[in-house]
Amino acid sequence: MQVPSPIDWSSWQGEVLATLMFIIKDGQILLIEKKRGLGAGKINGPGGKIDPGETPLEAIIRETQEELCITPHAPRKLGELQFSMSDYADILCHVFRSDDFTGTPTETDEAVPVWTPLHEIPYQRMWEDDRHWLPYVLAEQPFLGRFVFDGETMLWKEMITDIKW
Ligand code: 6U4
Repeated sequence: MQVPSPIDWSSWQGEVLATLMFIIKDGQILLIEKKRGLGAGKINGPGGKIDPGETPLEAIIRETQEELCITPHAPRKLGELQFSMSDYADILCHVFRSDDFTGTPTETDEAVPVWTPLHEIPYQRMWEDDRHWLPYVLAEQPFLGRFVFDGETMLWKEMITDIKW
């Protein structure tokens, strides 16, 4: 059984608003090796902070363009992630999925594109929470994930899946 949450999520507010994008096409998912910023060296989706005045949708299109030089088609939001971390501001992250894109995924100074077969997702090279929610992105099921981290170690988690955005 799970221990009680160390966080009162009813009053929790994300201080940093962020985004992640997963493009899934022809049985493969487009991941990145992140070259700088939080989680540098890890595998993740493209994404990053929402700029002031931007919507989450505008931000994820811009971030995918900046990091991989491609434009995702018709991104749809599937999830929200709430991260309470010991050594970083609280992050509220909007997770999007897209089925297609314009352009050629290209390495930039922020990311290396990594096309990955859906059955070979390298969870051991990703943040510890990803294995708990990325399957919902693959299954196209909406979700809310809440995670408490001490450094890069996950201390507590909750997945809520009877949710609509
Ligand atoms: P910019 O906007 O270029 O500064 P970045 O440096 O990526 O972006 P940052 O450092 O605030 O922004 O980190 C936010 C990014 O890191 C988001 O894309 C979400 C991702 N991220 C942070 N913690 C994560 C976690 N536990 N699991 C995960 N992604 C996480 O999958």
